[in-house]
Amino acid sequence: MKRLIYLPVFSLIFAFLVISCQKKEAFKKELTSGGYKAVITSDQPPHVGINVWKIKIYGPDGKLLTGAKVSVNGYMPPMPGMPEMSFDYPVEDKGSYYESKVNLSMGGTWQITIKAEKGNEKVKFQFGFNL
Ligand SMILES: [Cu+2]
Repeated sequence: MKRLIYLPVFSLIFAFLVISCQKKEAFKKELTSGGYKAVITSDQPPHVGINVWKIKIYGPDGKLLTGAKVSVNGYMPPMPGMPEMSFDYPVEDKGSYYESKVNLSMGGTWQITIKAEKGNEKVKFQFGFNL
């Protein structure tokens, strides 16, 4: 008789685990440029404030591009009564990925530019969104 009680309890725990795992990757963006690929993931969807982004960069050979000099810039075009804004965010090399603290200081239109440079390899990714 007890087994009948365990099943719904385990199902519930499993459901919670699935939900919490999905939450850990609330934001994912894949970008391609000249054969290169960048994958951005974050445990939070884009929001006003500091967004911690994990950025993985893959070369045209499909292998991780490690040890590159990576920059992340956020640009907001001019708005009524407000000049354009441009921010270079800090980027940390974490070995297999790069971590950037992307401070989206206000709602509106943002354009993100990610540049990576290693030796004579140079790649630039761009995407935009409304916050
Ligand atoms: Cu603005």
